[in-house]
Amino acid sequence: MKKALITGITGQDGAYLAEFLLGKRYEVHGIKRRSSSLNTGRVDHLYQDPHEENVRFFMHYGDLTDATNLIRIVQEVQPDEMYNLAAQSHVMVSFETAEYTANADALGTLRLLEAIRILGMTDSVRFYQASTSELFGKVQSVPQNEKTPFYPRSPYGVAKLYAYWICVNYREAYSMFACNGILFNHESPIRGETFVSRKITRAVARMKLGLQKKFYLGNLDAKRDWGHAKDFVKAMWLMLQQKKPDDFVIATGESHSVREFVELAFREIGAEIQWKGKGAKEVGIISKISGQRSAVSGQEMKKAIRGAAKPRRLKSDEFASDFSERALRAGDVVVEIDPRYFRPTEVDELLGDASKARKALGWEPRISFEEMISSMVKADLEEASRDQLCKDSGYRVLNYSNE
Ligand code: NAP
Ligand code: G4F
Repeated sequence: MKKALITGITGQDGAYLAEFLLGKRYEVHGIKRRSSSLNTGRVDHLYQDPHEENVRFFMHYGDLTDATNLIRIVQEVQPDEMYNLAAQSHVMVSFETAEYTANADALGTLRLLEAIRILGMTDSVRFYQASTSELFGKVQSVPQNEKTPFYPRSPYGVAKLYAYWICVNYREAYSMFACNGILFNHESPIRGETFVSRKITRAVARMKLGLQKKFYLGNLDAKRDWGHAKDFVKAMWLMLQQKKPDDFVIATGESHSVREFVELAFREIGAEIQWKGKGAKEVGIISKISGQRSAVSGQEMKKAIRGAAKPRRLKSDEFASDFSERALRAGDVVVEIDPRYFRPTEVDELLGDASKARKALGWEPRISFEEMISSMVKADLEEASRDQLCKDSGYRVLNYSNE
């Protein structure tokens, strides 16, 4: 049985990759950080009681800033494949925590490669490095492929640049099987809540249920090549199954603006958005809202809340215009600009060319931009409905509009 060690297993990609590798009959080991509150929500469904037989999922405490701990874990696990997904992965946060980001994202990669070397495992381990389209930053050509020069625009991008090159260097210097996956943005219902995609889908869902009135964004005109994380983790694995180590761009080949993302997310709940004003004064207003009624009426829901009827779990497409008295109305200002979300240096537009991966790995994205947004809004509607029930039963519910 092959063994994989995943750093960053509690993150979006770590969770999807662990699930994927367990499906391929791997023994999966993950490194999680100690935190004061639980941080394993994304992989709890994979947890196996270590007392049971045939356990194939294990977690180890560790941190990319702690070299001796990494050496010990690699020695204990003796993995065939290592996936380095751990990182301080938020671009905006990296401007505020530049030194920490360099320590975890740049030196963390070096520490893992050194652990492999110190333990004499250079010939037996295959190493995947989570590189990023942020390396292209201020893009030097469109679309971006493996030959496009890098021009990072944030402490995060610069840290990842070091990680990219140290991975290439160890491949060349020590003949290690080390690959860079240069992945463009990828999202999902378990995306971190402060990345723009999830921030939008969560706010839209909460507004639909009357839990929130509006939300604030930064640069609406930034464009990204957005894919689905489920498709992208498969590419990570494929890279490590090749005869020779190499670097690959993984992207959908479509670019969309933040503005388009907002419009599609609102469309998912039957609302059209119109933009008015310019720059920091621009606002998004509901111009039209469908009068569609859902299978569960507001009355039915209220009865269930009062305990007069047995509440049943709503299907995600049943959330349409249930709560008529709370519902959004045409003319409502639902998006405003908050300049604090503008970045000191921005990456204006990313568009990837994944033809090398298509040819060499046989990799192709399957989930479209529209399908991805739809699945995210649906999942967030389910989550919001739980908050709605709590609120209607008199419990306190937090307002997330200022994230
Ligand atoms: P994510 O959801 O932010 O997950 C990051 C993971 O790294 C989490 O498990 C986090 O632990 C862990 N981590 C952070 N600092 C650590 C440290 N010092 N030591 C150990 N673990 C640490 O990120 P993601 O979206 O899954 O992305 C996975 C990787 O791909 C990252 O390296 C990211 O930079 C890169 N990437 C992502 C994208 C994208 O669009 N998603 C695109 C290109 C590249 P906690 O759960 O405890 O915070
Ligand atoms: O969702 P974002 O924060 O993702 P960003 O900066 O593209 O980084 C993500 O993708 C990278 C791959 O290219 C990864 F390496 C990285 O780890 C991360 O996963 O922002 C996307 C765009 C930016 O241009 C930002 O300025 O959305 C713009 N934006 C506008 N308003 C906002 C907001 N971003 C955030 N997070 N929050 C806003 O309110």
